[in-house]
Amino acid sequence: MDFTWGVATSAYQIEGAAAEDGRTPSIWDTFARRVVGETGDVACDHYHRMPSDVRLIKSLGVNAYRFSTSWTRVQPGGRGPANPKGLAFYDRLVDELLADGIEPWLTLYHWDLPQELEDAGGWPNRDTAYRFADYSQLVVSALGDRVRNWGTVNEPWCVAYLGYEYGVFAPGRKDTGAAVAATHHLLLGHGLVANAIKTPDNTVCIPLNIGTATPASDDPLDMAAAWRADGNVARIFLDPLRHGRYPADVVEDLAARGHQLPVRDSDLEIISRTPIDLLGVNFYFGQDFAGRDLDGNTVDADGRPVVREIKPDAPQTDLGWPITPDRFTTLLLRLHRDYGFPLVVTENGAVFPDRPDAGGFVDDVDRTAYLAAHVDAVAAARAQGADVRGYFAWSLMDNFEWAEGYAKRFGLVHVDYETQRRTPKRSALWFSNRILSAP
Ligand code: NCW
Repeated sequence: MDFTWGVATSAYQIEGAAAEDGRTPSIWDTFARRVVGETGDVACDHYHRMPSDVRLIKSLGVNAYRFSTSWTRVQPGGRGPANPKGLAFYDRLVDELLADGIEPWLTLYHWDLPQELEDAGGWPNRDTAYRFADYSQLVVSALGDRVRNWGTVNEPWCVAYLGYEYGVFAPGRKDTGAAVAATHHLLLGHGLVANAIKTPDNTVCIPLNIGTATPASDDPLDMAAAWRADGNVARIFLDPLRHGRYPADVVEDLAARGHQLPVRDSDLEIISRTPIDLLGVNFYFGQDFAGRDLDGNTVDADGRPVVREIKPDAPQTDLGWPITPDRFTTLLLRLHRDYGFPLVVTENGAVFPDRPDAGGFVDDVDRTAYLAAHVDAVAAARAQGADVRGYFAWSLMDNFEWAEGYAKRFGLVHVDYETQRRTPKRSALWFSNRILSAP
């Protein structure tokens, strides 16, 4: 099989064991306790059930597993030496995977910043990028002999904007300037790590939630609005990675709002020096944009152009996310054409209101249909020339869905949180069969 088929998770969402073996709190421990009301203290208890979870992964027939390392397990407090017990967990996980013929895909940062580093300013503070590089080196030194596929920062847009501008994710700040600074420092952190860890034998990837900003009509105002939206979510990350510069229109838009990316000296060279081997695409839904508000105004109260998001007219998942597989094909082709990076779908999946039967089986026809349509969308993009090398379903199993807590389930495998029993859903069985009938 030369196509990578995998399932994905992240540390805080599944591991539990939040205070064990030297792990210290991250911003998500704090935010979950303070705002969400449910925490990852136990989650799927994966930390204690890892070997049987690897058997579960194996049983799905995938050839890869994408997971993240918990920064505060590896380096409590976010500074200083490695915690041997924390690293030992990932050492065992990697060995279990390899023994089962499953390729580990390791993401270094999936949102769990050490609380001490947030207290020192978080991602808006430039030093955090250097702390991230330091921590990453500890992971790579311990596992680099066996892990070949490395992801740096998962969905930096979510980290910067959901975390620091809208305040709906940890650390819950509402400060646009902080989000803009975080954007640059996340990219700088990526660049520092990519330069340090790249070898001829490994791949470096950054998983982005790029979305598709489609004009609501071919009215030039709607087209301009969609381009602006694309700039803020996609090109602000893609252009520095590919071309070593931020898009001029994005920089101008930010300046008009009184913000500036805190670029210093050779930062952009650091960010682009080691080209990513793979662009990770996390795709869930597409969006439309219009350049007029509901009253027909083209500028807002501050005199800035209106960028109004419109949900595409499509069925929705239980998170209210529209189901738009055609947009996925368009996105993959666009990324291939405009940026030329080899692509890997690092996440795709959906939440639906699952109802287990008496035996715990979930007949999730809607999730199965979602996955089938999106896997077909990837095949369509490949048939039209997009260089897509793999597909990871989000997620291996139900888990702690950040601000939504445990109510929203993305898993292909159902988790009964009372008993920690795992039961593959219909979608898991479908996925296994789909892999067997690949391409
Ligand atoms: S919430 C989110 N997710 C889900 C999460 O479980 C996973 O860890 C993430 O990598 C599933 O995949 C990602 N992503 C946020 C999507 C954008 C939401 C836009 C909201 C606009 C206000």
